[in-house]
Amino acid sequence: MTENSISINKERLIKDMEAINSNTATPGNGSTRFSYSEEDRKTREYLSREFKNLNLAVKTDGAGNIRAKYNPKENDSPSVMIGSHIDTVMNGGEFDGLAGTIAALEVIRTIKENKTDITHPVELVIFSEEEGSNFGSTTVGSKVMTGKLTKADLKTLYNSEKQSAYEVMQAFGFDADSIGEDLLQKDEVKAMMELHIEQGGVLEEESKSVGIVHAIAGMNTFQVTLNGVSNHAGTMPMPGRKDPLVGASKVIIALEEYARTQVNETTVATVGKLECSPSGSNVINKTVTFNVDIRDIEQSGIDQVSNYLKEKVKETAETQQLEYEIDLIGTSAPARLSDTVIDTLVAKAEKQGMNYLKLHSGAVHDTMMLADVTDVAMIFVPSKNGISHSPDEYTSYEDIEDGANLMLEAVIELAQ
Ligand code: HGY
Ligand code: MN
Ligand code: MN
Repeated sequence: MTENSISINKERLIKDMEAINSNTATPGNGSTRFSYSEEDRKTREYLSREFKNLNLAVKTDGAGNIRAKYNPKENDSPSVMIGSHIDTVMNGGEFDGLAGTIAALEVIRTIKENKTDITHPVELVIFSEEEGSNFGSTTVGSKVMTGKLTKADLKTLYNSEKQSAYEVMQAFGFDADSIGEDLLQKDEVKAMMELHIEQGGVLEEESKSVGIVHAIAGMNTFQVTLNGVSNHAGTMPMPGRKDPLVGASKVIIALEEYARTQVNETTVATVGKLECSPSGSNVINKTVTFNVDIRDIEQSGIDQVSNYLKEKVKETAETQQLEYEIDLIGTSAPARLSDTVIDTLVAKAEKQGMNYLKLHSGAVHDTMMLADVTDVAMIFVPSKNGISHSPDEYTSYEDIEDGANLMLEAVIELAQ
């Protein structure tokens, strides 16, 4: 292992992040940068200029996932892969995804400008559609890259304009027809690491500056559709109404109580998106559609709440005389991360005298999609007040710098 006293350039990292965070559809109200949007396009153009300056070998797949390789020995050894995502939720924060993407870019720049002796290439990876903001299903890009979502699957995921993921990718300029032809192979990657904001409050509560993740929660995302009878709000007596919004409300209240009291401490269930039609203030709705986000680091918790949801929807539809549909639109199993890479990170954190903590991730991440292809690990940096997916999301650049320097050390070791 080469003695390494190099560190990333924080000012360069800040410049990149501020430049890219100016690409938002909601200036003054958080970061809104959906995959396949004009904000995304501007960001990809910015990054491809940076890749050109570094003379990286770049390829983009049919879903828009980017791989940018620094290969000083010009060999075909498996890469040490680092990266994250650049898309956001609506009115999201400036750090979710982007911190890990730019930290990875900085690690490559720092290794290259110091001519650090490495054998394995270091490859930046940027996954598309991690947030699921377009189609309601998270980690789409990394699932495509690892064959967990096929071209046919992408034709069944729709945005609110009823365009399929396949059509949107094609229209944006990617070769969606090639999806499935260049899946990530085991022999291409030696290890993969993602730096990410914690999006929770544990590191802050424990006054730790860096987290080393040992497990990532899995999740099921369901789309529930309830159909009733639309009518005049004033002339339809209460008895005999078939109101889908009343049905949805009963399901949502019951689900919250069940997930909070009947399952594991680490089990969570959320309904964050609900659409009514015709959605008039003086009209009983015809249709209500809502998404249910169920997570846990134990598969049993995910399964238990999923089964409860199905029973509750069926029972409520019967009592409220509604028709119903439940579709599973996204699923990922909980992931245990790689002890080998975790041990490397722990050793480097201790060597740097870092105040670190091992913890699990309640948020899902692209990293987990690569757990069946290579050894994977994650570095967390603290989120102020544990807030994320909000304009109030904040992580200090000093904490990102610490996390990036830890990743730098681990990458140099793994790339020997
Ligand atoms: O929803 C999540 O866990 C991630 O932020 N996409
Ligand atoms: Mn994220
Ligand atoms: Mn997110």
